[in-house]
Parts: sequence; structure tokens; C-alpha cells
Amino acid sequence: MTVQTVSKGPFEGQKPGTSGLRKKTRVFMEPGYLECFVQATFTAIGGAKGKTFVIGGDGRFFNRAAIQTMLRMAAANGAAKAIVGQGGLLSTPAVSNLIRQRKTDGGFVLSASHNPGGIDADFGVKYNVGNGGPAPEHITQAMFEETQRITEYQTIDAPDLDLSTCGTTQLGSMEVEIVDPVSDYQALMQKLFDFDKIKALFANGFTMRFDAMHAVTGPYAKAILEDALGAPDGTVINAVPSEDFGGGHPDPNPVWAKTLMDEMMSDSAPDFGAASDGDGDRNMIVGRGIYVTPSDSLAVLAANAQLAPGYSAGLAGVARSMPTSGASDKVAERLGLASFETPTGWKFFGNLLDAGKVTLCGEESAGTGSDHVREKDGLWAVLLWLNVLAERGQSVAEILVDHWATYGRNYYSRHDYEAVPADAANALMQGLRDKLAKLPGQTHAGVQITAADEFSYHDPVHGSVSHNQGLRIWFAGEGRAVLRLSGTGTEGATLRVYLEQYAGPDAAHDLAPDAALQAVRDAVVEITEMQTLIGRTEPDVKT
Ligand code: VG1
Ligand code: CO
Repeated sequence: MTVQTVSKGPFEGQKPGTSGLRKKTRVFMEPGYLECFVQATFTAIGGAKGKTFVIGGDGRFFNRAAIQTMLRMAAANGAAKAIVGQGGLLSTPAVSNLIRQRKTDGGFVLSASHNPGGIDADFGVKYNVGNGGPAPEHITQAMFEETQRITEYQTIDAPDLDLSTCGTTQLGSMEVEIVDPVSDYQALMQKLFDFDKIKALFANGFTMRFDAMHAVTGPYAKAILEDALGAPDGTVINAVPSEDFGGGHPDPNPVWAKTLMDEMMSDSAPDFGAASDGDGDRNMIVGRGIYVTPSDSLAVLAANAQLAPGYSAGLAGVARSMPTSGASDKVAERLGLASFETPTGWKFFGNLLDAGKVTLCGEESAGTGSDHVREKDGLWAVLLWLNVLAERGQSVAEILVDHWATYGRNYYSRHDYEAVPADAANALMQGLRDKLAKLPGQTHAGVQITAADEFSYHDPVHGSVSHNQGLRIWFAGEGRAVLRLSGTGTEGATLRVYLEQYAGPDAAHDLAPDAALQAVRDAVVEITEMQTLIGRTEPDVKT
């Protein structure tokens, strides 16, 4: 074992509250940078001695080199065992599953998720704890503090391991098991869903396109959709993970998955379309000619989950992140299920899942999941949709129209303003914060404000409180706007404006979302003085 002294510092470690560290790849490649993050993580969890960790990533540039560094450090820190995905690949939900199945102490996910990959793009590392979920705040806080004072890290002198063949080897005194990234995950999916039913659906000519976006879900989708479920070859596109995701953003939304969207809106559209993000924890669902907003997807899945074997006993409850539309609340209300509203980010769902208070969770950013792991799970959501489609024998459009007629429709859109200078973004948020109390009763763009606040979350399981989780404005007629700054961007600030307008079961449900949201959007532009403060009123990305 050698002890390396770090010359640079203090390190800019993972901020408390965020569940992973994302930086430019070149920053991660600076001597000692990744190492200090990993060493700080080991310290924050009380050392690595005798522990077992799962390690894998989404295949982006620097993935394999980083794994080699981490393995040497784990061995030097006395870890007993590392379980590594073959070729260094593991999706985020697969890491969560392996941690749980193998009862390991934790695991590292190497990914910057939907952020682009490459030497001039982004890299990231996230530590997950023994329940399979992202490290809770007290651990990220300890990690951050440790990165501020770290002066050295431990490693061993050893050549790179061959990660390409499954099996068990030794690195120093640590055992390393290289595992097939797909098989354990696939076994879990087979337990939850009726594979025979879905197989019959495909056998009867049902068509699908799954865009893996050159990211980690390619091998999973090929094995499960094509090999196990019998979907024809070519159902999965962009299926080979590449270091720069084919030069795109592996972000499953209508903007970045445009090729798939265009196909789904064309005359030759298959019955069902889906995409997943860099690390495989998010999903986009599209029917022939109809896009399903992630908020609606959560609501539809909540209303139909019991059709799948893994959920036939019904749901304990449903949780959504605060900016996610209230569509799932309407389902919970009608079905008598508990519903919860948490801050953005998956880690807040973990306590609710562990306590058995909820079964399904979801976010407007296309993260959906359940108590089967402690992360969101892209392919899981796709399989649940397939199971529901197989059982109901209806199209995606028919299911949505029926859903809206029962529960009403929550028109929804997120507007992202990217690379805003941090000062300007903070000034806009602070300006709005300062006037929140005066807003109720005012009319902007013809709509009256009924309430406004800043969201604080009181964890019903642990009793902890998280402040500053987004500014909310409600309008007469069940409209809502939410503003918050992104915690995952790596350039300037990203301002996210979330727009929602409810239309009850008896209203018309066929408006264009932009039209339905026009008033709420105009009101936000006016209230925030966006033009003056950030110099624009048109977002870079609308999803
Ligand atoms: C974004 C999404 C959030 C999601 C997070 C991580 O965060 O809005 O819903 O949980 O990404 O997802 P932010 O702070 O940029 O709004 V993943 O799949 O990119 O790790
Ligand atoms: Co992701």
C-alpha cells in the first residue's frame, strides 16, 4: 500500500444535499481529484476495511480508467471485495439491485447521467449506501467536509485488471468479481412482470422502438426486449454504449431523442416508443402519435400497476417530486392511496420506500421507479408499460384519453434556461423569493394568484427538514408554476420553470400543451421580470 500526498486543496467535493459529484471530465482527470473524492467517501462511511462494494458505470469516457483507480484504492483501504460490471458497465438501477441482492455495504455509480460524455464533456461519481439508494444527506455532508481537509489518499501499486471477462480474481488482498451486468437485473424484471404476456404481445405483431441513446441500457434492452421477449432485431436502436454517446445528450426527452420522436409521430410509427438516459435510470414513453409526459406516465402506472404480477397486491402509496404534476395525486385520491410530495432527487423517496409507505415514485424529469430497487429505473418503467398494454389490449393513446376522462388532465411542460450567469439566476430567484408574500391576490397575464411559497420538505419518516426546495405559485383554476435552479448542471446556472394547468374530467383534453399553459407561462415571465434579470424569456429546452 502507498500513501499519496495531495498537493492541491481544498478540494471542491460533492456538495451536501446532492447525491453525486458531477464535473467536467478533465477536472475529474486532474491528478488526485477522483482519488480525493473516493478517499473522502471511504472516510465518510467509517472506512472501507472489510467492506464489499459494487462498482460500475455508464461507459462514458474515463469510465474504465476511473474504475481501475477506484479498485486500487479500495484494495489499499482494506476492502474485502469489489463486484464490478463486465467491461465496467452497470446501469444505476442494476447497481442498486446488486447492492441489495448481494447485501453489500454500498456501491459506486460512475456517470453524469443525462449530461453528455467525452473528454470535453462531463463525468460523475455517486456513492450509494447499503439499501441500494443514494447516500443520505448526513453522509454527503461528511464527504464534503472531508474533501475540504483531505491531504492524502491510499492506493496500491498494481497493473490494471482485465474487466472484460466474468469471474473472480484478486487485487492485492481484495477479491474482485466481474459479473454480467444484465443477468441479476433481468431476473428481477422477470419476477415483477408477466414476460409470457408481453412475449405474446410481440408475437402478435405489436411493434416497438427503444432508443438506448448510445448509453448503458443498450445491452439491457437487447437482452430483455429482443432476446427474452422476442421483439424483432432492430427494436433497440443505438444499442452499443459509446464513450461520447454518439455525440449526443443521453437525455430521454422530445428534444434530445428527436429521431425517435419523429418516428413516433410519423405514418410508419410503431405501436410504442421508449428511450432511456446515460445511466439507465430514466425513461421516455411515447405512443404512436402521442407523447406521454413523465408526470402522466407516473399517474397511468399508478392507476394500472396492479395489472402486473409484482404489484397485484396493490400499492401502499405514491410519491412524486414537488415539481412533478399533480396527476398522480388525482389517482391516489380516487383509489384511496397515500400520496407524498418530496423535493427533486431520488434520495428523498428512499425513506418512504424503506418504511413501506409508498410503492411507486416518480419525477417530471422522466424518472419512475418502485420499491424493487432504491433508484429510478428506466427499463422497469418501459416493462411496466408493456405489461399494462398487454393486459389492457389498448393503444397508448386510448389509455391516455381514458385516463384523462377519469381523472382530468394535468397539462405540463418544463422550460429550461441553460448556462445563465449564476449571479443573474440567483438574483431572479431572490427577487421572486422577496415578493412571494405579496403575490396572492395579484393578477398577472389575466390570471389571479391564489397562493405562493417556498417549498420545505418535512421527512415523515426521519423528521428531518430540507429547506429552499423551489418557489411555487398557484393560480386560480388549478394552475401552478414552480421555479428552481438545477443541481446537476456543470456550466453556469440552469433555471427550471415548471408549468402546469389542470383541466377536470369533463373539460376538453385536446389542447396543445403550449396553448393550455400560455397564461401561466406569461404570468411567470411578468412576475419574475425575467427579461430584465436574465435577458431572455424563451427557454433553451422545453420538455
Ligand atoms: C435533474 C432532474 C431531477 C433528477 C436529477 C438526477 O436534477 O430535474 O428530477 O432527479 O436530474 O437525474 P436538476 O437538479 O438538474 O433539476 V439523473 O438521471 O440525471 O441522475
Ligand atoms: Co440518470
